[in-house]
Amino acid sequence: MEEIKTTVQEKEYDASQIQVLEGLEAVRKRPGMYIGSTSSTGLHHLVYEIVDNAIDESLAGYCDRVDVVIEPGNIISVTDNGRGIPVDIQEQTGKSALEVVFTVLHAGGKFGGGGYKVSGGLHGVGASVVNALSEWLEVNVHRDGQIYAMRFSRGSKTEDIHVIGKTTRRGTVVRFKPDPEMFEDTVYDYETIHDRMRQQAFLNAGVTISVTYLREGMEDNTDVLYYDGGIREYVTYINNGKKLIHDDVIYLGGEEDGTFAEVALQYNEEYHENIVSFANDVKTPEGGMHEDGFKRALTTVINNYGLKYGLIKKAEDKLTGDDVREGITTIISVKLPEPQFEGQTKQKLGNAYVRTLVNNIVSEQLSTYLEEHPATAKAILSKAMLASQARVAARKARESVRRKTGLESGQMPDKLQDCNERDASLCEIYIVEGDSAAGSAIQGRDSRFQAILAMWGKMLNVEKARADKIYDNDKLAPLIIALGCGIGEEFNIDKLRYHKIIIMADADVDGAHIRTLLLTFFFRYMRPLIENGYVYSAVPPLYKLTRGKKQRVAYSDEQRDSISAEMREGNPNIKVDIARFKGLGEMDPHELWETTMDPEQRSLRRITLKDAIAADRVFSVLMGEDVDPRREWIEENAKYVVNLDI
Ligand code: 28G
Repeated sequence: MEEIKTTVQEKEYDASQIQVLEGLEAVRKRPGMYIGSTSSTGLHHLVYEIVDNAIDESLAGYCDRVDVVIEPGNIISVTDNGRGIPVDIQEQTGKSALEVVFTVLHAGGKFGGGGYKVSGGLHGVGASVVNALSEWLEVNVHRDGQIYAMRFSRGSKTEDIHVIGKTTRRGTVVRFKPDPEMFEDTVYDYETIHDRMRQQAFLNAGVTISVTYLREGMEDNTDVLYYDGGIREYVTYINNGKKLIHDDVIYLGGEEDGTFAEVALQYNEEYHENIVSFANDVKTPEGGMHEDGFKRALTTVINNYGLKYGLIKKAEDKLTGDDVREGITTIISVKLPEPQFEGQTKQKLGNAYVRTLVNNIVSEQLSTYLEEHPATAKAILSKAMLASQARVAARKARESVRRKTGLESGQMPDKLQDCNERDASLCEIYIVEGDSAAGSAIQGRDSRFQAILAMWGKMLNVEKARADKIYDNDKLAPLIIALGCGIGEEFNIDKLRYHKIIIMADADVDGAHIRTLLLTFFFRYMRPLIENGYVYSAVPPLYKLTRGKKQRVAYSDEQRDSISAEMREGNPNIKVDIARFKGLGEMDPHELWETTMDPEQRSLRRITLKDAIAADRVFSVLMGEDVDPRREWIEENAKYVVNLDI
């Protein structure tokens, strides 16, 4: 059968057709060049190539539904309800458009670069690559009442175009089985395909994409993805579960000379920026002109609004790009006829005119939006201004630390009793509240590897401590110097002098306050310390149990009860004295060592980013402007604040 076909084909060969064959052979020779890799990523890329062609048909305005099925045996089927790939014979080639789409390697077929396709542009780029890398591929076209079929194997035609029946619908169906000779792995992953399809559905509002997983002996699993709101809903999806600064997702968009740009954004309470950009539905992780245009416009518009309404008073108080992007979630999507992908990995949009277009759209529409939504505008402005204050405060703190203590001098603060070990990975520093506790800790420690830093002889005055004062506070300078790693933009984790930073504070309101303050400080200015798991909370015991000469300690109420029962040895007449530890300062050095500092016996609680975020939130309330609500808050939430750390 094959042989006969080959003979038939040979008769019809002309120069262009030889080129075609060479083209697809090149794909099989160096598949990585065309689909990035032959790993699972490349395997999934085949699906995306075919789906992209269906999406193109939707961008052309003729298709609003794409169905993707993962069939048993890792076969993929994709169906669209577009016009159906043309089946009539073209004059120049003597072949159908259908055959050309699946056998001619497009010039722009190179992975990640070259001619890209968008509405009305180059349909079918990539289909021939998928065909070349498939053990078999079949395509059905529903058009003009007929169903046309054609089959290929490893890129070569095995069944010429023929009618297999009648139909009342329109569209294209592509089914293929990736060639195991070409891929390291031929198993499709539902989640991976589903995630990508969801992204496509977000980027192409109004298109319905279904994903079905068919497995033998299992129930069919279909998910239908449709987002009327497009990238607005994408932003909502990303911000799901986060605390929002304003309820509404802001949408900005426009078109000029065939280039379409749209932006959706919403601020949340977090501190990092999350900007995801796309050009022709392709992610551009390195950004480029569309992102640049957006960022410029955002900074300008927010500053102009702040100046106009007296929120920003002086030109020196202007917000930076980083300030206005703190906590932002943004999707930028542009669609253009000839995108240039630049950079090392071709993941950056290079068309300069797109910067102007996006800048203009965002400048005009965002300023109008802010004018019309003053509550949202205020919320965004205050978030950015807080970011700005923190940035200024961090700089001041750095300068003041340098001025007051000569960070460069290498001189360690008086408050620090250092350890002998110099290898940071073996060193621990206990940050201890109160002089008497610090005294016990200094005597009780193992000075070979444990350093003690005494802080706040007496609890720092809550009334006086305003948010911005914290960083001006001389009392943090010894800590910064002792840790050695600098803060904020100058932070360098390689210079950290201790890999265990242990906060040892009492389990009362003052102790909780100190933990909150330290965690907030670490979170804002030394975040990698927390991210790398270097920060801990010591866990001092809560109870001392005494029976005659025997003494034990308990770290929780449950433990207190079980130890007490143990000490009674089942005899209710035996008296066990239970005393609550009032504070760390009350323990003698030996007790403190045994219960809280000895690595063999102590327990430490590692501080997570989540703890730190919670602390940061608590801190904002604690350090607010008004004294009364703050005092009330402390009283009401004393329990919670303590629990923050347990
Ligand atoms: C189901 C899986 C993947 C597609 C179409 C529709 C047309 C088309 C595709 O044309 C060749 C080049 C430019 C005309 C275009 C149909 C115009 C009129 C199409 C797909 C011929 C490609 N009628 N739907 N290609 N053009 N769906 N789905 O691949 O000149 S590819």
